[in-house]
Amino acid sequence: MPYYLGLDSSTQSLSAMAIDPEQGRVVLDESVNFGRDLPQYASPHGFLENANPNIKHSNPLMWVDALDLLLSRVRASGFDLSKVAAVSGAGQQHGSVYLATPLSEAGNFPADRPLVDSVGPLLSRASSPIWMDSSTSAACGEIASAVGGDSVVTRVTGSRTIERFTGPQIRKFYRDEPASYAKTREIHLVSSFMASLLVGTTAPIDLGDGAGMNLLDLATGSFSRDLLEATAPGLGAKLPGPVPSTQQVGEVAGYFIEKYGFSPGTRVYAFTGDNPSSLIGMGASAPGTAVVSMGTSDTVFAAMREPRTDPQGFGHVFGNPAGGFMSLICFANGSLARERVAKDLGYDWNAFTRAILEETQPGNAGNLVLPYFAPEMTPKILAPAAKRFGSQAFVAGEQPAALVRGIVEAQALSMQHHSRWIGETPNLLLVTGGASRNRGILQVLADVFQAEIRTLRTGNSSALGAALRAAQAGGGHDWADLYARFAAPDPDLQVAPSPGTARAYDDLRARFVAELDSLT
Ligand code: ADP
Ligand code: XUL
Repeated sequence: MPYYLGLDSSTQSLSAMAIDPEQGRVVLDESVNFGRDLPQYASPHGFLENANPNIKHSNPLMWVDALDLLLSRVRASGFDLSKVAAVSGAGQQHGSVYLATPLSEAGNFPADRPLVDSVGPLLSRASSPIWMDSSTSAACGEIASAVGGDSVVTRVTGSRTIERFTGPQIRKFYRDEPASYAKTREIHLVSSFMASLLVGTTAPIDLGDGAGMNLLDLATGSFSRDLLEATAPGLGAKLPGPVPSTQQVGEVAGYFIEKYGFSPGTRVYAFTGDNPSSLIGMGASAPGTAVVSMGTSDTVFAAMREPRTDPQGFGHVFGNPAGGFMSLICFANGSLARERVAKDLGYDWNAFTRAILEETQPGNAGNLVLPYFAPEMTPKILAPAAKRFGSQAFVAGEQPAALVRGIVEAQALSMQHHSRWIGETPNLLLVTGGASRNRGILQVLADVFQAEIRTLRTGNSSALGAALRAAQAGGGHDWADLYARFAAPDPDLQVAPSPGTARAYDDLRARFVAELDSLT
């Protein structure tokens, strides 16, 4: 029976997941961790160190090398890639790759040389700004004022100008390095770049991920001429696409057939953003189910019933790969903030979980934390601000368990507060991402939202979503059938609100919102 492969190029890792839809089985789940497996790129968390906390870039060749390493591991594991009938994929959103030679002109990649040797010389920019970058406020202001203000940008693109979005990032590059911008002939998102490698030519940006660029006109499904002009000269000619997420973008290139054993003619479907892909992987592409994803970033998203935008300007509208749109709110201080607290206290994840479930109570005895160790996008906080409020001992830096609960409660309160514009109060949340295995975190979400929490067996819903999309577009399988087989909740990891917690957060929520208001 044919297999369908999904690739997920996320912030900290590149993963491959393959499914056998007939058997309802995941037949491959393999991953390369950038920090651990590719230390030569000096990116322990997937991005390069920079003295300026607002600048976050990655080396795009790390993603190229990761693809070779991942596929060689898949091959070495004995998995037969010739059984794969179709491939799709996902990428961390907003990040961009700059090429002096379009991939369509690059010629065949020789199979006797590593892929990086062929791709390296094509680049016009050595590093790629990623979604964590918040250094483009000036570019955001210039783009917005050129088109009549952020209300216009929001109406056209579903988001106001946002520092991490690709358009402002491109404008900053054009302003800071005009000669390199002029040399650039093709600009990709991480998703379309990875798809291009696989097909060995230029693959287009899809509508799902393309909506995160501050360039796409959601009503027409094409790039807005006004926004292209406001962003950088000649930009329209450098951007491939956009195309619907279900579009075939080519066949697997000879390099991968020769080196890793793919079958000639293996079809490749448009890659999309990791969050749109997760919407599919969670079986949530129809409106009515909210998803919380706790990967490197924390995000809250849902398929949309009707077009609507966030009046506060933090939320976004992206394309739903199954058709229509999805809402999304993203928080930069997600897993890396939780990891930092755990590390500072010398806690492993078990101790972290015990601090929440056994050593503290919902509402944290009134102790409150602002969890902004790094610049935050929701709400917009460009200078890091981590603070404690509450009892004298807590403020003085004592009570480590209360700090753990404080961080997780603040993150959950922020998710709830900033997702109100979506207009639905969820009584069920589907949770995914690396931190979704943590019962303590799930319990806090259940108590703050007063909602049932469900998880899926796989923590990597983005890779699963990519495999499901390959099966739907390339194998004619329908969503309902795929969701029943692959996106059923894990019966061993469901959490309900603790009894008596309905009012536990009233006071803390009001104080948290007041502190945010005084900060922003
Ligand atoms: P991404 O897709 O953005 O690369 P993942 O979804 O793979 O990220 O999640 C990685 C994160 O998951 C790590 O940074 C780590 O902090 C977090 N994580 C892994 N296991 C646990 C756990 N048991 N409890 C809390 N967080 C965890
Ligand atoms: C979404 C966002 C992040 C990245 C990385 O807008 O910036 O969630 O997609 O996962």
